[in-house]
Amino acid sequence: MKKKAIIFGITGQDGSYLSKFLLKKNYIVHGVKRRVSNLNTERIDDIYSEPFSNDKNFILHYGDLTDSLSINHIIKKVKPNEIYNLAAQSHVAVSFEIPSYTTNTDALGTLKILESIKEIDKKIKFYQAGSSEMFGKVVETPQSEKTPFYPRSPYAVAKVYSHWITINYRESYGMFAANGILFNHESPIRGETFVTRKIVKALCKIKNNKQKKLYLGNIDAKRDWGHAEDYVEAMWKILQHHKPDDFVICTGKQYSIKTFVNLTAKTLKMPIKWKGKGINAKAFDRNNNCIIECKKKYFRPAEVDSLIGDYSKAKKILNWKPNKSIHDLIKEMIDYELNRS
Ligand code: NAP
Ligand code: G4F
Repeated sequence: MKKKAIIFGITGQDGSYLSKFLLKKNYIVHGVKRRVSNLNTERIDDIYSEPFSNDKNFILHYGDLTDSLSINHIIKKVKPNEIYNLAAQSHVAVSFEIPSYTTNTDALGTLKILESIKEIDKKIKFYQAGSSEMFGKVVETPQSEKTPFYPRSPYAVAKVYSHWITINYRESYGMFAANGILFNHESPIRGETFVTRKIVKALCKIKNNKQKKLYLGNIDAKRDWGHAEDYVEAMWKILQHHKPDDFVICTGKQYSIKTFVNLTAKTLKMPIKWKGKGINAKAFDRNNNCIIECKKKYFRPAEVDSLIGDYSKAKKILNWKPNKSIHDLIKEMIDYELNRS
C-alpha cells in the first residue's frame, strides 16, 4: 500500500520541494492550500505532469491553519501516515507588523493539528517546521539541539511555542511528533521578499539594465544558508527514524548578507565596490553608478545578528548532510532568474 502524506503549506517553497521528493518515493501527497484571490499554485503546477504525478497521487484541499474545522476534516478524510506542517506566516519582518495573525497561524495552528491527530489517530507521524530564528540572540556558537532559545521576533516566539507543544504532545500522549530546527534554506523558488532571492533578482535585472538600484536593510547580519532540496530530505528522514526526536539541519557555514551580494555579483561577472558602513554602506558598479543602498525601513526592531548551526546529530543518527554549497545555490538561482527575464 502506498503511504499517504498531508503537507500543510503546499504552495510554499518547501511544500513544492517536499511534494516532489515524496512523489518520487511513491507517496500519495495531499496538499493543503488557502483560498486566495489570485492563483498561488505556481510552485506546484508542474507536479501535474510527468515525471511527478497525475491527479490520483497529488490531491489538493482547501484549508487554513487558523480554521480547526478544516484541519480536522482533512485529516479525518485522508487518514494519512505522515503530516508535515510547513504552513506559516514565515516572514520575520512581517511578523512585527502582524504579530497576532503570525501567532495564530505559526503557534496555535500547530496545536490545532496536534489536537486533531490526538483525536483521530495517534499513530499519524507529525513533522513540525522549526526554525533557527528560535536561537535569535544566540547564547552559544555554533547552535545545536542543546542550545537554549532566545527568540527575537513574534515569528520566532510563535515557533518556540510550536517546538515545545510538539514535544509536549509526544511526551504526554506517546505521539510520533518531531521537530526539525532548520537554518535558512533557499532556492530559485524562494519567496521574492527574502533577502537571497531579492538580491539575485535585483542584480540580474541591474545587469540587464532593467533596474537601477537595490535597497537593502542590515547587510552585516550573518546566516547559515543551505538549499531547500537538501533540507526536505532531512524532514522525511526525521519521520523515518525509529523514534520521534528533534534535529538541527544546517550547513555549518556562515556568510554575511554583504558577502552574499559579493558572491552573486562575482558569479554575474559584475564588479562592485563598497563605500561606507552600516546603514551608510553603498555599492558602486564599474562606471561608478551607485547600485545598492541601505534603507532604515528594511531594518528590524530586533535583529538576529549571527546564525551558524552544528548538524552532527543529524549526520550521526539520520545519515544526513547538505549536498549543495552556497556557490551551487547562487548559480542555480541566477540561472533561473536570467531564464525568466
Ligand atoms: P513559505 O514559502 O513562506 O511557505 C509558507 C506556506 O504556508 C505557504 O504555502 C503559505 O500559503 C502557507 N500558509 C501561510 N499561512 C497559512 C495559513 N494560515 N493556513 C494555511 N497555510 C498557510 O515558507 P517556506 O520557506 O516554504 O518554509 C516552510 C516552513 O518552514 C515554514 O513554516 C517556515 O516558517 C519554516 N522555516 C523555513 C525556513 C527557510 O529558510 N525557508 C527555515 C526554517 C523554518 P500561501 O502560498 O497561500 O501564502
Ligand atoms: O532572508 P530573510 O528575510 O530571512 P530570515 O529573517 O533569516 O528568516 C528566514 O529564515 C528563518 C530561518 O532562520 C526562517 F525561519 C524564516 O521563516 C525565513 O525563512 O533575512 C535574512 C537577513 C536578516 O538579518 C535581515 O535583517 O537579511 C537581512 N536583510 C537585509 N536586508 C534583509 C534585507 N532581509 C530582507 N528580507 N530584506 C532585505 O532587504
